[in-house]
Amino acid sequence: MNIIDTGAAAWLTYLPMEIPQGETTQDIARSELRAGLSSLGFAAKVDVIEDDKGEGFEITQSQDGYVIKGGKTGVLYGVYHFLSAIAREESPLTPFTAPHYPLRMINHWDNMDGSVERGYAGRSLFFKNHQLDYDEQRIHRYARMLASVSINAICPNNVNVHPPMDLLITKTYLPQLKKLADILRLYGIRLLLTIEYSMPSYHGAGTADPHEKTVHTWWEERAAEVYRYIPDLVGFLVKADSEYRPGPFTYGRSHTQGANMLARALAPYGGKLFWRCFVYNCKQDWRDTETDRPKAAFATYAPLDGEFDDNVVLQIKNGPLDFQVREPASPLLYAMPNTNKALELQIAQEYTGHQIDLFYLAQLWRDVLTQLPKGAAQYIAAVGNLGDDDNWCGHDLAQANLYAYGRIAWLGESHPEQFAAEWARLTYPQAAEEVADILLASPAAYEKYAAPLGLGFMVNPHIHYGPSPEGYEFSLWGTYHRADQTAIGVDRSSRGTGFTGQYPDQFGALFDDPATCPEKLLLFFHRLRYDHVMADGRTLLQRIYDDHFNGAQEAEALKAAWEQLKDKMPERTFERVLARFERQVKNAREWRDVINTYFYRKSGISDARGRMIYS
Ligand code: GCW
Repeated sequence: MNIIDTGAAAWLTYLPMEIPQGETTQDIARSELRAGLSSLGFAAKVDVIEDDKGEGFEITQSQDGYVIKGGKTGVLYGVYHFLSAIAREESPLTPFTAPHYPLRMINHWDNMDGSVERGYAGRSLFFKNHQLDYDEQRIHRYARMLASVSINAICPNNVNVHPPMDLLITKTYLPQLKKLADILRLYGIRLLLTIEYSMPSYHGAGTADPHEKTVHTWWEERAAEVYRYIPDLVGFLVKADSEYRPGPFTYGRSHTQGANMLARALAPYGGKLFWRCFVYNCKQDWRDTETDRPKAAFATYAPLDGEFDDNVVLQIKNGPLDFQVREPASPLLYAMPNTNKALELQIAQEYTGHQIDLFYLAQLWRDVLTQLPKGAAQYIAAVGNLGDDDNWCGHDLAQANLYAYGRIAWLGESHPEQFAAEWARLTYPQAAEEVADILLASPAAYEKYAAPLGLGFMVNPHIHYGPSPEGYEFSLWGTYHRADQTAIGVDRSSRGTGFTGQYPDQFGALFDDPATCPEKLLLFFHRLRYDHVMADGRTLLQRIYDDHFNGAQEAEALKAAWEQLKDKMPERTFERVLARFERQVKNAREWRDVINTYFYRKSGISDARGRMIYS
């Protein structure tokens, strides 16, 4: 196989495709080091010393070379750090470093028929025909790739549990899962599993009511069996009472009662319960202007602070709505000081271009992390963007998002320029600066041609790719913009739905006033007239028109910048990525014309610069 040309090597161009050999993480570390040094042609002596520092490591100089010193998994991370630095022609020396988040997770939304919910990179890496059925070599390469950026836990199965996925926690599938866990463990990666909340009701206990002792016993027995096979399982991940999934509300019980019951079954084994907070009314009547979906999670959970067991972790999406291009940080992430929290990001580009359009996510994540206090979440998870495509992510350049996520999970901070530079130097050393520039320019382009100023959800229903200004306007999902002939947006200020009141005072006050609200979020928080005058003197509508014309042009510029790299890229890589940029340009034009025409027809106001809008 021609490695570079398929994208299969990803950023691990310093390692051969052959998988490492060994029985333990330390064996793997040594095997990777040997293979990496030889493929880099690096002659200095490198010693590996194990200590008791867990995942942390340091790299120092010795008389005749280097010393990588770290704990059990730390030495593996140290080896990847070392090889990556050498490959980038930088100094590998580093003082002791340890991860910011103790659990750095990928959540796959894979189904057992092999499909991937919101997957844009082929089929599942784990499942086929309702079986765990994977290519072992590929799982090694997947695990190596994740470990190289310190990811230490994965959930292979979808949070929407479709049969027979519920049976993963039974003897039917546990022996196969154990094998998967055994491979991943070599790379310091632990498994996490999603469960079906109502399973006891049809699998022996007759009900799943968390009030019933029989249900507690049922889960205790399940947990005991699962941990017999996979003693280091992280725990369970649960989507309950969310988008038609069953949960404690189904039985008239509270989320503390439901979550604590599961957590207690896991507790004897050191397991944790990750409980997703994506709970809102998904059967809203669009005529109802009182209900405001972004308020839902805070309203449900904030009053429960301090009532969850120690091993319950509330998993909260970065924004209050749903992984839109631009959202404020979720107010729930500032609340609940006495509750464990995990921040949930989405690497899969559900609303950000489906890995057809380029969208480098590190800036979006930086904007989230810099809004939040450092300790806002104790753990981090992200919906994966991987599938069985040769290049893992569909779009070769979307690999940069996985890389950046791993770096963030280690550092607790996002440094988009640094991560883009690192990734590009590893992956395309012959054109690193140009590729990093393309990545860094990509989110602004997409944001301009997709929905304006924090509005969101002007997408084609269900698939979430391409424009549809009223695609969700008269539906049940609670995501309305309520455009009419003079104004657009939902007033979420203290004069409207009061959503801004869920934030700590200093943020709430800032968001509450259109004059101080960050411009990029203006239509997330406010309902404004099209002739509202913006800071730079343009009207709101002119700004929308300009952004859409500019965004489409910027998409063309991304493609043109890529075309400049023809002689610097392996041929097939160049062609594959070019084909994506061609589709992106087409999509961007569609967005531009549909959105601009929509507003022109609503408002009757022309573009001040007389550009083409279809009347
Ligand atoms: O936005 C929605 C997605 C669903 C997803 C859900 C969730 C897994 O469109 O596909 O379901 O979010 O996060 O649970």
